Amino acid sequence: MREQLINRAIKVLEDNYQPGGFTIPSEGLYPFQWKWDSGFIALGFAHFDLEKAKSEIKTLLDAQWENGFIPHIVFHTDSDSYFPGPDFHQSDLHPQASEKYRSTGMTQPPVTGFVLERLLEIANEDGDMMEFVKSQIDKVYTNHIYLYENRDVEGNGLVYIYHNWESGTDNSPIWDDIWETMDPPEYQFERRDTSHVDPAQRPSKREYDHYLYIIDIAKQHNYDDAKIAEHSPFLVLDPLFNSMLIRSNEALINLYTKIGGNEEKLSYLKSKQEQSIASLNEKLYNSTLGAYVHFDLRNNKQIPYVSSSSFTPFFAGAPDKEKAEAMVNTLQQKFGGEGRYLCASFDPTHDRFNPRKYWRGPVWINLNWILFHGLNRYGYHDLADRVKTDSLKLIENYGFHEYFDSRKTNPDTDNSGYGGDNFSWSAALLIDLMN
Ligand code: 9YW
Repeated sequence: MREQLINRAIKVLEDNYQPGGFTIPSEGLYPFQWKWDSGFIALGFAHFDLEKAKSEIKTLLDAQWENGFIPHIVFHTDSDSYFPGPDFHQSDLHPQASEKYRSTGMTQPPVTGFVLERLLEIANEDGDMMEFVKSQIDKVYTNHIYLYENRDVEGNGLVYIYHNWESGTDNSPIWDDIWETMDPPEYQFERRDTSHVDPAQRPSKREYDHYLYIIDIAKQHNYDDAKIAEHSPFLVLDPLFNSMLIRSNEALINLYTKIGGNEEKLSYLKSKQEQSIASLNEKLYNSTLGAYVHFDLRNNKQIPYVSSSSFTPFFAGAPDKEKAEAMVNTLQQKFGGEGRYLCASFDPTHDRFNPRKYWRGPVWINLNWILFHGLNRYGYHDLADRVKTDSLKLIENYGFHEYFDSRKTNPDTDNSGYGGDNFSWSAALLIDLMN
């Protein structure tokens, strides 16, 4: 059984691997290389093909801009099955954009640091992998400097995202209040995602108008970070994005310590680490909800909703004991009822929860992976095991889907797997969780 499932996962990854040395998240739906997907995908490959794992990271970092920025999509090849493509994003507007690859002008959660650390661990610290880490680590370091030097508008170690696609949690109800402050034009375009996936499981046309409008504003400013910080109607501190940065910082500290030397880099990372954790606790923790929440910088207020992102600071080692206890209570009470798989992407007790729609409720395997490791880090092993068991059960029952219904009894359908099929990170992280 175990072997069968792993073999199916390996096949998903092999089938999605491209001749250019990178892996698409899902055929048809997502035909390019996505940043945080690549990190998770590399972890899956590392268990059976170290060369592909390395190549995944190498191809991503090869698209890094001169200023250290790493884009959220690298358009290695042409494909008309996805919108918005390279002609809409126009990354070449930025003077330091990659000349080799067209990409988007936005990024995604910075997972690459902790991925390098985990790759070394999976490879049993072998010499070849260490050489690989040494050859790539400065690129990740430069990326962290880019984030801290360009996106920390308050100087407190927390970095902003300027687009919901940068969060990785595209249409979360968290953004609904921000959409109400905007009135974008009605764009004329042909959606591609809804020809691959049931529209009931995807964002609405009006939501896409907002997404495109924010990009247009960034383009008007040639993707200049300071101007974006000044003009973007969407400017948010995301607990998920910042927790990934903090955890990746920690990984870089561990790796540079192993490598030796690099004193200046180590002291930069350590000082940022301390400051970021303190600010995350101060600015993003909400004691009434017992969870971390997003902060809307444009409108200067917390966005008081609990989502799976709320628990990612566990992975970063940010909460103290008291916060950790409160978070576990919130997780169990709101998300962990007996009739539910962990962990819904949005608060199932909230009226904006939608069990079938993308980031408005379904379970995502990458967030579960982050939660599993975070809970273990804090000694909540039983709860961590439940997250793992639920993840494996969902995949075993419904296949390698992009997201899953959290309701154990689903009145709508007998297949609770939604979105894209043969989805790479669901396969990759199942392999990593089972090893
Ligand atoms: C889109 C590729 C990406 C993920 C995101 C997810 C989705 C793509 O797919 O976004 O077109 O909206 O939200 O986190 O990286 O798997």
